[in-house]
Amino acid sequence: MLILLTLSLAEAKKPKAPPPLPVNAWGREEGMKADCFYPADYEKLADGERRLARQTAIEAMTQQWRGTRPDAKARKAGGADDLSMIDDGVLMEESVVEGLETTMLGRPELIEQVSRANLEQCKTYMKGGSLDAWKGWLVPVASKLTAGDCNSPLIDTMFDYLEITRPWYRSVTICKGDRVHINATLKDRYRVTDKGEWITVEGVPGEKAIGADYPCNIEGCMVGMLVGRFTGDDGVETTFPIGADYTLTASSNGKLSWTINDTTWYDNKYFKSAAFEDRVALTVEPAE
Ligand SMILES: [Ca+2]
Repeated sequence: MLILLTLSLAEAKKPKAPPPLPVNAWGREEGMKADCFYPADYEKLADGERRLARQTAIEAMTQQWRGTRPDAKARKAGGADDLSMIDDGVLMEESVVEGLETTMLGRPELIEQVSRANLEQCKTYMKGGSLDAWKGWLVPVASKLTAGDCNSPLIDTMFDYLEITRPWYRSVTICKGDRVHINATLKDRYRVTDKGEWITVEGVPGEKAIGADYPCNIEGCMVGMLVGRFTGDDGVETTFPIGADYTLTASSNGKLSWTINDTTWYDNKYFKSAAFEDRVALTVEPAE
């Protein structure tokens, strides 16, 4: 009883306001010659509703861009079978519409920003702006949305035998934020000088790599050790010690390479017994 009373009081005090803007629906404001699609307030929706709202938005936008928007009023008047088209004068290039539609279907979260920006374009046009301006906005949208995308995150586990006779090699593409776990066998031995001691991927014990000739000379990088390099798409290179176990978090999209921390690769040899030759096995996998 108390709640009802409070509500009706609030109702009575409300000043006369313009009608609220449409939400997740077609509508128009004063001065617009035809309707635009007003997207939902996506952030306020639960997951399922949000997906549905995106679906509604992409359908509405693509129909309007293609010039095939059924006239809601005409449908109401003539029944559900009346699919007469509304002529709001909008018609975009089909290849542009299709390209953008495909991009948004692949990444539905993009529908949100496109539908908001598209509303602004639509309103400007409906208030007397030129269709060319709207077209000019639409053309580069798909490529702008996908610029900087990384299409090859590390998803699968990769196995590789470590080559010890060449500098930086391999180029594993990883995406910003990927966590990559690199693991190498410790039982397999090799040496990095002609008569040197047999070592593992942890390098020569106690022998720090000092000097610019070494691929990795930062703290923790030993001579003969397995070391890594991450080259970001921004061109920034980072080297780091791997040894038997390392987890890298990619600070940008880029490529991962590795090598033995050495200055001369021709004299490196794997340990060989009568029957077997050692070979370090590498595993590169997405980290948990
Ligand atoms: Ca060497």
